Amino acid sequence: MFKNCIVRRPSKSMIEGITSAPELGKPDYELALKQHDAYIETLKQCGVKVKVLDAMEAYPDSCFVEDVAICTSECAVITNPGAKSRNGEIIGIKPAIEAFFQAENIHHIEFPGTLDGGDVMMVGKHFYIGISERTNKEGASQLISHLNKYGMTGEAVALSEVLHLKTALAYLENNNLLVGGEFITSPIFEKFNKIEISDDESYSCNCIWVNGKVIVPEGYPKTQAAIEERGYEVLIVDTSEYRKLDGGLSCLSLRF
Ligand code: CIR
Repeated sequence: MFKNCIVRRPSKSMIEGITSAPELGKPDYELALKQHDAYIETLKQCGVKVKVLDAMEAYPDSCFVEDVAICTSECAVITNPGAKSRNGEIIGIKPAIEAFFQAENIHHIEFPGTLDGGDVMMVGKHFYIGISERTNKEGASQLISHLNKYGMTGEAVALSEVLHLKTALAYLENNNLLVGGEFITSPIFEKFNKIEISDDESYSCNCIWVNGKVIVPEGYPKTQAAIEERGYEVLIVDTSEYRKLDGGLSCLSLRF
């Protein structure tokens, strides 16, 4: 169960955020704020406390707070984000992490290792770590050695088509895994009860399980129905403005 979430308000500069889909247009900041309000309220409905950090105007992608830290029940690891324009975001997350974790349980990914939290999927005490354009093998192995100190384990997963591992995977607990795109046929995820997401709803692979409920982005009825069929209560949040920056539900919070 999660007790806490950390989120960061989007900045006006978000219109300059990194995107692979410029054809979707620039995000509407006012609408993004409203969607962020709804996201926070929905997290609260799942029984977590939400720490809301101020916007960082110098960092257009800083609302995607998931990428700058890995928070577990035992320790936190501040990452070394692989995109240059995002690297400085780690300075902003430090005080928030220090408010929740003892100094000796806070670790760092150091150069030449790079790692984005969006590449890290927690399944109990085991962590799958995507090797992507943002996360390299050195970053993954540094993370694994930090996790090992607390009796947790990790393994690297190659990816080639998506931005982050969790762009196409979401663990819903009880061995249930939402899976899309290149991971549908991957032997690594064979042992899970897979809920396959069709290509026309691929964005909705990025859902989040929070204390028994599953938050799903608005506009993906097949995904919603498939998750409900497994017995979950589904809560819907519109993330249209974040999608324009390749971001989604998981990217917008740290949950621990
Ligand atoms: C980026 O490219 O870094 C942002 N525009 C989107 C980050 C999405 N984060 C995530 O999937 N964890």
